[in-house]
Amino acid sequence: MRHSPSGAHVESAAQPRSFPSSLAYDGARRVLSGNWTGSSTVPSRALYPHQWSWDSAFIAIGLRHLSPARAQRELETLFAAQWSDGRVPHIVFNPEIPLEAYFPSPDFWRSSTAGDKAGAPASVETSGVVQPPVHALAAWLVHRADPAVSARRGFLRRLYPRLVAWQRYLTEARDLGGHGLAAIVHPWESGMDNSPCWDAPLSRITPAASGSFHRADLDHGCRADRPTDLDYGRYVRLAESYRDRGYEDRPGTHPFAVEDPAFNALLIASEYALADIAAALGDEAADPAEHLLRAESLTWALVARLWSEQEGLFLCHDVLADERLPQRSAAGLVPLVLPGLPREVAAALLRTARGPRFGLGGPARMVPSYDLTDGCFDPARYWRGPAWFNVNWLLERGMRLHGAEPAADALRAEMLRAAVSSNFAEYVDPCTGKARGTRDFSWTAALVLDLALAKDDQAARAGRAGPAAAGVGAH
Ligand code: 2M8
Repeated sequence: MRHSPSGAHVESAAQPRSFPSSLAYDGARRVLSGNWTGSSTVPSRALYPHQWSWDSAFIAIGLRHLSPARAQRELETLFAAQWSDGRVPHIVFNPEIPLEAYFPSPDFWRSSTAGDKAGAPASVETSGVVQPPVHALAAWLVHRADPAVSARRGFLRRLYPRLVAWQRYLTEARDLGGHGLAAIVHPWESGMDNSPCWDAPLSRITPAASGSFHRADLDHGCRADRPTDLDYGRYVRLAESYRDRGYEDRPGTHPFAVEDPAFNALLIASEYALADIAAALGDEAADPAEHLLRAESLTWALVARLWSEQEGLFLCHDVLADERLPQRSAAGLVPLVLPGLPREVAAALLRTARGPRFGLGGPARMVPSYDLTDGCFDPARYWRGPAWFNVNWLLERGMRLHGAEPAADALRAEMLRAAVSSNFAEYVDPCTGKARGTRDFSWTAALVLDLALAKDDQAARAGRAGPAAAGVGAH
């Protein structure tokens, strides 16, 4: 692969030749170039015209194949907006975009003033909530794409302390349940905004009046594919009240607090990645053992607190009601990315993915975001049923890690086909592959590009899984 120190677009030498990989490669390159702003990538020009946190992590994972330096820049731009309490905001606003282009806009969040005590930067406007911590995993994969250019730019050395502060914010300030796991305090923090898992905890929130805000998403998106107005009213109320409390995280102050298995699995995967990064840095300030220990103890906390043997799935835990939430979403399969899962838990997750609820290898071409057999399942509406490429990319990885290579190969082929035929849709009907949401969506492009090209880290991952394996999932 050739690279340019400036991060300008450079074609990969290793382009795939076979269908659908070649079409996925060409299309993905087009989408990622079109959505690049010069310092980061928007998820979508129309619907999401700013920088999003977990989008940028997934985007960097694909971009590393086109330009490792540009992938590094993507993450660096995001972390330049990190707050001094360690949080990485879920949106970094582009000041050149008009306020009415996206809601909630910077004048709603008021980060530089309302977030002052929590350490929001003065030089850039951001949101005040977070998104799943995929960043250390992304940083490690980006580094490995070209270790020489990474070392020359001091990429890991500069990013490592910021990644550590981000993980510490989550394991300390967000351990609201007191069991070691991070809690999300807003559905937007899960990244799976209107998942049925949030219906019960969200029902306790009085919605903001519908006339008090304008939903810019409906100017660009189809109403049936998006969350309802009632959901939005509650999202707005929750975000407003967090802002008005100065974005502080004192236990007992949040009206919504849930431990989510996908969020925590990604936190753990990133802790493994930090161990790899610390080893690569090889100096006293960075201790791989500390990260490995934390990853292992968080894995045990995740299994103890969120695993349901009866469902063969991880479930969410409502911290405020102190009860397990019965809804079965694809978030409960995401811990499959972890190398240290007990063998029987990994085997049960693989069975559940292929069973009637998620239908992989049966009615579903890709894993749906929610249980196909439940009354809440909706194949069109956002995170209540459609299949998403980031979740499926994680599950493809997890299947390979736990020895289900044929299922992973089949899923990979379906994802490449669905991405190309849907014009890189934001999400698709899990059974028909019909495009939903916006098109030319960045993480769809980035992650299928990765699937079309990445064989690099598979060999290293193979054989590392097993009961309480001390292996590193980020390889
Ligand atoms: C969606 O969420 C935003 C709010 O953050 C929205 O609906 O306006 C989610 O799919 C989220 O996971 C994603 O990061 C974001 C940008 O792609 O869009």
